[in-house]
Amino acid sequence: MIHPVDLRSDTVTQPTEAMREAMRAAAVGDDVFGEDPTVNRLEEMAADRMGKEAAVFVPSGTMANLAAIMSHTQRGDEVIVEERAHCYLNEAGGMAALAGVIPRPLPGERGVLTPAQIEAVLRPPNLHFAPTRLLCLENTHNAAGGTVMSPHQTTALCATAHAHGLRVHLDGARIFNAAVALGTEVRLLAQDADSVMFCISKGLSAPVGSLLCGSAEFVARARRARKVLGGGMRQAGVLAAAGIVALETMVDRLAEDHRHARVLAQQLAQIPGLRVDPSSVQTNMVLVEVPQAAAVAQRLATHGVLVLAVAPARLRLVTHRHIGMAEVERAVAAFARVVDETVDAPPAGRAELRGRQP
Ligand code: TLP
Repeated sequence: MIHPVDLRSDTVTQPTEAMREAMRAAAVGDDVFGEDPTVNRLEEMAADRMGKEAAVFVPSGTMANLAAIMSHTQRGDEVIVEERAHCYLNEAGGMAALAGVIPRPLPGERGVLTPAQIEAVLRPPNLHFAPTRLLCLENTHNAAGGTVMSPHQTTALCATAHAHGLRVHLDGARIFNAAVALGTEVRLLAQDADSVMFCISKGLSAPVGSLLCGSAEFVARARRARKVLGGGMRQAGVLAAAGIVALETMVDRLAEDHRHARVLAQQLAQIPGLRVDPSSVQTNMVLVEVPQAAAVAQRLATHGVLVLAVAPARLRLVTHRHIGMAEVERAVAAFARVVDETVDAPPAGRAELRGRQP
């Protein structure tokens, strides 16, 4: 059986053989007691890569963001977010439901805010206002299509936030993609933020987990938040072992995923009926504008190509370690066929296609 070309997300990556071997051999202990040597080592490595004092291993990026927000704020505080930020739109409302904060969404340009936008919404202290405590940034920006924020932009935003007494949390689920795309050190992207989280479970191919990094004092608070959220794991060294391999061996190869995303975008842009801007592809994501995106995704699946419909007229395609040039070609061929079928479909078929739209 031919495997499907799975472009839904880089989260679908399987652990490498070296990861499986490291997981089998991992020395483990009870991490809630701080006694798992492999978790401790991964946390030290993560803190070192991000240029922070400490780190805590958590089960997911969602928990890392929520633990960060809980550790930086009090209930009733306001948090500034980009209007399509993952922690705002895609984390089940956890920041409101569990951290009790009120988000203040602002529209970014390709996901990136400006210092002037932050300044424009800050207010003097007043009994009536929710105190603004935190700015959340995202690099790469998922909903904007894997776009990057440069060290310069990050520094400017953090300086503005800090000048007004706000803290900054950086959702760096794919920060290594950003660093590789920019040809810069990941710590330069993280250095001005008070906390940064990154995922080992995405393009880095480890099976599970994220690291939340910051000052020792912040991480102590985040450990408590992790416990409150039920994320205190026990012999988590079996997972951390894969994360160590990920950090040691899987970062540089992300450039390959970016190259494949560019080729995919260039080839899809040739297909009439699809709107793709290859010049907007900065990392491993491609956004395709097409009417009836959900129906197109369903049809692609029948041709063995899996993509996500992220809006009524938008598909998201993500490249990763299991997508080589052969898979790019299969995906492009499937798109060409599906677009043809859609255009050639008799009116009844087209109506059916419309009927399947969410
Ligand atoms: N994003 C996932 C899904 O939500 C769609 C994906 O496939 O892209 N921050 C950012 C920027 C993310 O993209 C994600 C995951 C998270 C946080 C949450 O990470 P997990 O899934 O580990 O909770």
